[in-house]
Amino acid sequence: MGDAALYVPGYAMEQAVEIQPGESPDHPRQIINLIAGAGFGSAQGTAMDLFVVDPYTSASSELGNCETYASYIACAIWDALSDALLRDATEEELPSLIVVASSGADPNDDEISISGAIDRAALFNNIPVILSAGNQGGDVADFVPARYGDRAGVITVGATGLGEEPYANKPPSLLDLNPDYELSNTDPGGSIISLWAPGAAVETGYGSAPPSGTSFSCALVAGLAATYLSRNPTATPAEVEEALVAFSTFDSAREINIARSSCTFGEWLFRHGLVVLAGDPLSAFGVDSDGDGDDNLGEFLGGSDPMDPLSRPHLPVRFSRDGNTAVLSAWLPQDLVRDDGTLDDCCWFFPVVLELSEDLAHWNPFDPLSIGTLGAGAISAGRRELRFEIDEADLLNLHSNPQCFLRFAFGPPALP
Ligand SMILES: [Ca+2]
Ligand SMILES: [Ca+2]
Ligand SMILES: [Ca+2]
Repeated sequence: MGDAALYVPGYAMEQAVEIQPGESPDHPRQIINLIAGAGFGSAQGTAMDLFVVDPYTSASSELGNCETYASYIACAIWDALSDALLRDATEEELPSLIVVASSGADPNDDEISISGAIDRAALFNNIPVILSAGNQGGDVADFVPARYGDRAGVITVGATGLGEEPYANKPPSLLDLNPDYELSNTDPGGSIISLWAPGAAVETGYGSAPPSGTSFSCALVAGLAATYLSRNPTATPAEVEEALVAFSTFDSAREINIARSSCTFGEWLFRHGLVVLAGDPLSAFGVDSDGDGDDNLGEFLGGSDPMDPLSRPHLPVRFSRDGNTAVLSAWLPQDLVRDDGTLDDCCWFFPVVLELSEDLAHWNPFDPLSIGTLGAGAISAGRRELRFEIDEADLLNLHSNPQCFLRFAFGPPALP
């Protein structure tokens, strides 16, 4: 993660994936697309390098003659770990994440020690590990590697269904509560699977039919973890897990946490198909995709559809007086406005500039904090008040004319 190369579909590591007889050749590509593919990836514009470790060649090259699937997995995790550490030592240090989108295997077949590899990554090398719960429809505690989700910083992901809506034109949503995906392993003990995500007929943008399985749930959560890590590069694996759980939606009927993105704006771009990974992701914000005169950022702030020219943004802004204080208020998407008046959706930072004019033609920008105070106010109908206050005497000091006009200027959003 970080400012490394963006993932472009047709990824460079494709040649490193060796497909075994009987294995779907689409699986690794689908996983990668769900993490970072344009229009499908849950990482939503987060720049990253992706490296695919082929467990089969990994097992034969590094650690002798593995014979079981469990030991293949163990070797692959060790390989991924040594690769991550090597890059940490030789290149710009970027946070790493290990993702194992795998079936479940019998713990008795683990000749190499999957738990040793996972503990080495998460506990000693500060690398979160995301594991799929497995598709045996059983108790996740009976399968490796998934059972090691009991560790802090090791996130085992179960699969939900996708609901009734066809997925032809809609990427899997991490916000929707869905019926169970019955093949997912479950967690009757309640200590292993910390997050659930869509895993039935997931549209990945690759392959002939949308695949099902906990691999795909795992990939979706991996993208969220990557996004969080790019924003919080010093977070420990345990902190990453805690944050993703905190952002999740609790399904009280089943008492499980459905993973959801922490990025309000990223989620919005993603839902409208506006995320462009093969290029500068910032460029999507300033574009007027439906040609209605309002750029996509304005449509986001104003609650309209950026793909429908008949849907125009409405951003309520109000000027009022409170004694000798002048107040300018804007009602913005609720999750964007922090208590201290900063605008931040947990992934993107939205700078706020105040502009002052005497003639509505020429506008002078000010840092609002240099001339007044900025804070958050009431919440109403999904919007929260961003409130700028200035003493009227201070306002008069800023210009010669007793009359003036004030307005907010937002954006463009930036990664902090
Ligand atoms: Ca855990
Ligand atoms: Ca527009
Ligand atoms: Ca529009």
